[in-house]
Amino acid sequence: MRTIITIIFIGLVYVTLAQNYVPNQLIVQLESKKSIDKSIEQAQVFLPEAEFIMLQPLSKSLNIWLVGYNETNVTSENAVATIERVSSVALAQVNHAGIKNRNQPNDAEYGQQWCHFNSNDADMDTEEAWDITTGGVTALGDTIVVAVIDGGADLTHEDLNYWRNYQEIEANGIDDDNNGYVDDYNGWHVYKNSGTVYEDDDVNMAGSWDDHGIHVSGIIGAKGNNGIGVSGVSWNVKVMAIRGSSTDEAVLVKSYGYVYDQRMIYNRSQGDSGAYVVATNSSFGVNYGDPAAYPIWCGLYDSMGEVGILSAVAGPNLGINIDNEGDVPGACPSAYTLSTTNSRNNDNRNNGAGYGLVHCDIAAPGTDIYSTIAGDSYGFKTGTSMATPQVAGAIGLMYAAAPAAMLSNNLNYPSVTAATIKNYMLTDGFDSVASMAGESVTGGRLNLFKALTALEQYDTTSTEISNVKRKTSGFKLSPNPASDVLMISSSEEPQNIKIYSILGELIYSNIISGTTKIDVSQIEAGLYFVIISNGQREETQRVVITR
Ligand SMILES: [Ca+2]
Ligand SMILES: [Ca+2]
Ligand SMILES: [Ca+2]
Ligand SMILES: [Ca+2]
Repeated sequence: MRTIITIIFIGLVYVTLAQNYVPNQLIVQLESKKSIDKSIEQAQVFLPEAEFIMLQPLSKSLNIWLVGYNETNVTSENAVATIERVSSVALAQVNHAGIKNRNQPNDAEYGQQWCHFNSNDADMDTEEAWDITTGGVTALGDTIVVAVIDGGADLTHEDLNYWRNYQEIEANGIDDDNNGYVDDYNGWHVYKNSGTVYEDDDVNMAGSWDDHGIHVSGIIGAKGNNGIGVSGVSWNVKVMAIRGSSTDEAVLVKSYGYVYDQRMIYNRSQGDSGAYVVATNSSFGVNYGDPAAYPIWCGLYDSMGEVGILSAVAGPNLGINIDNEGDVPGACPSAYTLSTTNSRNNDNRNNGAGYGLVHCDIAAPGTDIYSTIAGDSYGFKTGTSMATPQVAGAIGLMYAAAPAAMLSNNLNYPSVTAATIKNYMLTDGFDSVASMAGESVTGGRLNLFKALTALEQYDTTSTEISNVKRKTSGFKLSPNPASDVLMISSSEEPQNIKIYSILGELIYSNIISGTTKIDVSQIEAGLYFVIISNGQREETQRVVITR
């Protein structure tokens, strides 16, 4: 309900700002569960010459649609009035134009947030990024969710925007949405197996462990431009609260399992239930941990990647090389993690933060970071714990900026989208910083504007990857990962084989029969897609090339 009220309020503000509108378009919000097709049919009966037509969903979960009409036949006032007569329509209005981006938000304490704007330019170029999008929803209308696995949540904080499971009824002892979790309305409390993600007696204990998770959540998604407090990397992203950070690894496994389930359900139901979780935030870890001793924990990042979730993970708050000294999860060898270190407002790595050319991916502002704490309060914190949510928030913002063509089939091929987003961030989404050269994969600090503008390079030839049909002959690739030779075998022949890079560049194409050896020794290390087709059916598999 709160969400709907907010949207109405923003709508009213826009009316006063904007003098004009996009011709031939209306924004229509239906009552919950009502059908857009039936609503338009009914409107057509009332006024056939309006030629109403559904153009696109704007928010499936809120049942808001862009509807077309023919303005040469009817006025906009008449079109709005007619569609409002349909009983299933809750609200209708023109699609106002001339809305200006206000890239510097009006949040009262925004001046404390050097990570967004800093006179040394050690910031993430966040204001420039906000000219492109301030986040919240994808081009296809999916509500973007970032899951925070941490110690605490303050569900009543004035400046936080928590995810709610609207298909679950709170505290009735019933698993209403049948997802295996009883009363998971506000998220999930893993120790207690309950939907109460905070402890009644410690929510307002400023300085308690709860503050850690609340601070992290504000860095990702504090409500931007609402006049109070601070602004998150994304102004409107939903933060899913998972109370699961622990010294006990089993609790972490259950935490990630909850997030995995929500996204898997979303994919399978094509957005009808579950949650569109695109990132997890993990601001905890084991100093000097050997990833080989944590195969299940590290492996979960791959499992989550398979359903479309990237994971921003914190490196140690120790100035050590994690390639040599180890770290979990910072050095987990997953294609779907972004291992993060902590930068300062002079654009140097904080001396007390980890690094490593192989396993550390990127630096982000993590020193003297101002964000939300318990009880409608705000405060400074420092650590890789604060750098990591900048990256998790960036993933959410990138999904909001991603072109529709990139997302068109992403519920069927979610790992392709996730890997593509990661690749854009690590290829383009940073500023190279001389003092950070050799310290990470990027040798730089996150730049949100560059990350978002990189998405414009997305080229529709890449959609060939995501539009391929599912499951056919069961061809086999080995070894995987491969470094010198890749063997491809298939029971059907002849077959056309194509190998694409993650950005959709065609690397290899040939007709093969039986088992074929391909020399991959000259191909750059990375994730690739192998597509096999016999002219009627196609199948895609992923292969990792290592050096
Ligand atoms: Ca800047
Ligand atoms: Ca449930
Ligand atoms: Ca319930
Ligand atoms: Ca705010």
